Amino acid sequence: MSTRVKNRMTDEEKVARYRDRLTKEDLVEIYRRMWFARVFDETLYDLKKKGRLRRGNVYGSRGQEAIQVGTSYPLRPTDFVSPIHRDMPIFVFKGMTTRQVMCQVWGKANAPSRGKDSWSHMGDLKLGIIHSTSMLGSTIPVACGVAWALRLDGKTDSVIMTYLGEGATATGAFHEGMNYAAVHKLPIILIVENNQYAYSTPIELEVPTPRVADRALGYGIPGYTVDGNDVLEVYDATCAAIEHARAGRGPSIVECVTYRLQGHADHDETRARQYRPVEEIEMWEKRDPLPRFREYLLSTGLFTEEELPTPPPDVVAEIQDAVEYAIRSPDPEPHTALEDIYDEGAGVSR
Ligand SMILES: Cc1ncc(C[n+]2csc(CCOP(=O)(O)OP(=O)(O)O)c2C)c(N)n1
Repeated sequence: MSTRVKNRMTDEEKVARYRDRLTKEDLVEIYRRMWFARVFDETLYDLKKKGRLRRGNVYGSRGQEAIQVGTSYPLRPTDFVSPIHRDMPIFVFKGMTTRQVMCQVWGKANAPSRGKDSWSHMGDLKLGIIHSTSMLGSTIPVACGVAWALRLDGKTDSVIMTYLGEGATATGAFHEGMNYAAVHKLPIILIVENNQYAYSTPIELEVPTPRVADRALGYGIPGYTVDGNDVLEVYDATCAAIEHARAGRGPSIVECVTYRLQGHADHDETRARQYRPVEEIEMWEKRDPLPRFREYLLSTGLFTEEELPTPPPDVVAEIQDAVEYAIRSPDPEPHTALEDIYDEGAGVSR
């Protein structure tokens, strides 16, 4: 069994309970967003299986919703985010519409990448979204560039959050980027979604230290390890890292320990049940972050069962509407294939 679980906060600092400032409305929104991520995932897997979605792969995030929501919730509109392949719902949480994201998945002409990609290679500078790059780890050097741009523009209150799987922390780009970010005290928050596997490679063949966040020691920066299936624990550590960055004290690593309940992508479902023990999958199913958060909310006495539907009907309706909109949207015209692939000189305006 390859699971390495460390459900504890960092050894370095006791993290404050930022969660105490969340209102009832915040808690409902966090609950809603977690369900949004779950329904988004289930819908796409289902439609892919039925042949109604024929483009690309679906990289699921079932079981990782607490990370997507707990980390992105404290971001401000003026902050930047660079999600990776497993984080499609974060594009919506940072301001893209669900319709836009679905059009991207279906590769439609009106999608952010205008049909040239069907997954996470899309961005929007006005919304503070930097597109992901397929080369694992390379979002960190890109984040360093964004952080420098913010500094040069005098936007010292903004931060950039970027995401990685634990496997990506074994790349040269990770080391070069983190070293650079730490030396220059850049306002970067690195979220490591430690879901125990990089494709079929288990954690013990990826990272030699007990915690992935131990890598932070090499850069002299804070490293937090939290239970990635507990949205409020994720939220607390992320807020601490954001506060650190906004204060000009540099980057942090927040390792969220979780489990990839599915295959690497939809094409890997059968094999993923062969390279991972069934008991391991079953154990993590029991730690599903959604029922856990619901139980917590009910235990506060602030909510009735009816106030916490599973799933919230408006979430299902929003996703259904976006799917139908994407399906009836136009495909890109062949002649557009060579458009928008090279900036002829206007440069990137900030
Ligand atoms: C530099 C590089 N090496 C290999 C790949 C191929 N690849 C794509 S996703 C993946 C696994 C990534 O694992 P991890 O970083 O743990 O993230 P996860 O997919 O588990 O969320 C691999 C090996 C790549 N995209 N980039």
